[in-house]
Amino acid sequence: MSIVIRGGTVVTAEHSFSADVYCENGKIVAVGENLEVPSSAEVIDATGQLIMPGGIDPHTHMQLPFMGTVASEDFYTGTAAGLAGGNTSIIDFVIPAPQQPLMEAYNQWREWSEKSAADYGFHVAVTWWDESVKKDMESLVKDHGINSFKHFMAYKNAIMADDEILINSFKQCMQLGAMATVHAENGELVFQLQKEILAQGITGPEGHPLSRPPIVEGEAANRAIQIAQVMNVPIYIVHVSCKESLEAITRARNEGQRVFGECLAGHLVIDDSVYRHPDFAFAAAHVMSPPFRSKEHQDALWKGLQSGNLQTTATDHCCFCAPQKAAGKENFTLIPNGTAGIEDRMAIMWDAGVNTGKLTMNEFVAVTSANAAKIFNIYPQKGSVTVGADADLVVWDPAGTRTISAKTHHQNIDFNIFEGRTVTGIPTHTLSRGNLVYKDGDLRAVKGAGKYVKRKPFSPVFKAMTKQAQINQPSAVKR
Ligand code: URQ
Ligand code: ZN
Ligand code: ZN
Repeated sequence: MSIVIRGGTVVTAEHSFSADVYCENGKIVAVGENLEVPSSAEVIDATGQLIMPGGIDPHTHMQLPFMGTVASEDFYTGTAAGLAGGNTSIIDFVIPAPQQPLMEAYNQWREWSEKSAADYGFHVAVTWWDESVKKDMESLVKDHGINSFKHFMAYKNAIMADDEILINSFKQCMQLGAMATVHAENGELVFQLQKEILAQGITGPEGHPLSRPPIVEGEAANRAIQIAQVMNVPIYIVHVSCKESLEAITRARNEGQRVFGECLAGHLVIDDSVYRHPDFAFAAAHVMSPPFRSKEHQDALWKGLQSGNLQTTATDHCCFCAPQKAAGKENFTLIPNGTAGIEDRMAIMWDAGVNTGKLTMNEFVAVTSANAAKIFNIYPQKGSVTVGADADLVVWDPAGTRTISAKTHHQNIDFNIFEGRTVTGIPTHTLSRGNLVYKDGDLRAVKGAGKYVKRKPFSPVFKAMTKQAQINQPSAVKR
């Protein structure tokens, strides 16, 4: 199977240039002007269009068992919907129940994800601690291509990691050369505020954001960053939603600490008025954590992307349909947390970012693909248009338009948080490992075609440097 994409402008995180791209056997084989290729190659005419690395969504939860139900989107339907939106890889989450062996949970998620239509990897959550967890982390890094571990600082009495777990796990991440990542909300404060809000008789979705104010996120983000500083481990804050978290990240980065931040396409364009909508189903459909915030926080997040203090965008694609959300009809704390976005992230980021002048095309590629590949150590295999890289590409029509709707999207959910939004800038072709899987509205995703992407830990150099730093420490005064 070989394909040549002709007549377009290649746009990478670094630069933009006119070139053809020739793909064969799943890899990019040649990039250049007027390429000579075998006559058998399928030709895609990209005149007036852009050729970019396929999107990498570093934060999804396909078919997640959560809050007494299971997310409605599975690994096939979710990755297929992503391909329709120009997204060609995901990093999903293995989330062991407390006391569940990490390896057991990992094997379960590997089984679920075999049906993926696009490439996928995992962050593994550390939801409890003992020596067996430490051992499983080592095996996951050394034998299974995991290089990042997740810690939910929220969700008390479920999957919440307290400081003891954070400290033990961060130390092991450092030893293994793995990235520590956190969902930063103070779960104890959320729990307390939920009780107080319910006691006031507020049971509807409007209570959700009241129980998770920005300060609750900012405190946890700062605490996680400071613990990472002491444990000398890089840290990645997922779904940064407010300026308080961004300020903590910015301060640490200005001090030279290895801190990375992710924001969600939804948090950049949707505000907290959705929770005050009179229709329960509409408001509940937007219940996710951290919640959608006011416009001042959206503006801060855009500045975070522009300044480079936030590096990636994601979706936290975690789908629950109306009947599932209705579990919280009388009590907002029972509404399954999660919203969709994998099919729309690229177009939303283009329309709200590039078309408004907030992001250049190259910055768009950086925040939707290349930076995630670099941070999670799969660059340039993913996130680039270079010879030898996987042929995960999107042909982008900057003038094309689409009106987003649950009536037409491919996502397996009955709601779309971007409903009715007309975007300018859409994918016309998506290639997944060199296979044309989407063409002008025709989705040709293949169940099981996706491959598990192993990710190496940080280079030994990083650890050696740290070891050297320890050796250089002034020796303790001998008593
Ligand atoms: O917290 C997460 O990231 C998962 C459980 C998805 N749900 C959500 O509200 N963000
Ligand atoms: Zn989260
Ligand atoms: Zn999540």
